[in-house]
Amino acid sequence: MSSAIQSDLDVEASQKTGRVDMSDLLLYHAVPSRSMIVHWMLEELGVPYEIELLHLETEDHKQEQYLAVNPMGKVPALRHGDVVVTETAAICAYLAEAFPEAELDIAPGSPLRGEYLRWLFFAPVTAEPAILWQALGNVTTDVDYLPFA
Ligand SMILES: N[C@@H](CCC(=O)N[C@@H](CS)C(=O)NCC(=O)O)C(=O)O
Repeated sequence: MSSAIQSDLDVEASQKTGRVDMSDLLLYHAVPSRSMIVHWMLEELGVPYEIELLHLETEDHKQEQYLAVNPMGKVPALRHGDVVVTETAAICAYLAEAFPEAELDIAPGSPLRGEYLRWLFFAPVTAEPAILWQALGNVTTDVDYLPFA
């Protein structure tokens, strides 16, 4: 594994929020991969974070050190203090809730909560399987056949 890369935003963001230690958030990242979504989310939050860059081509994510973080051997994973969260959508929801100052969370009780959850789950549960299914060569001309919808 390569060493962590310090975010350029550390100083500015810690002045803004004043609550997160520089080493408090660590994203286990690979490019290109779904961890880019979490990287984007962290930038939107404007909080300081560090990145542990994994190289999928050399199977960093299958090494014992990373399997101790995510036994599924997949990226992304996020460490926040003592908490480890995996699954891209779960990480984004977790971060939105953990940093309410960024106003990216739609809390329980809001009339927008249902729509928020719908789109949060739509990507991993409906869109991604369909895209992967097609990318793996499964093609159908039946427009009414929507196995993941
Ligand atoms: N359901 C997981 C999927 C994670 C996933 O499949 N990540 C890919 C990169 S986008 C990965 O780690 N691939 C490496 C491998 O499977 O060996 C999520 O949404 O985070």
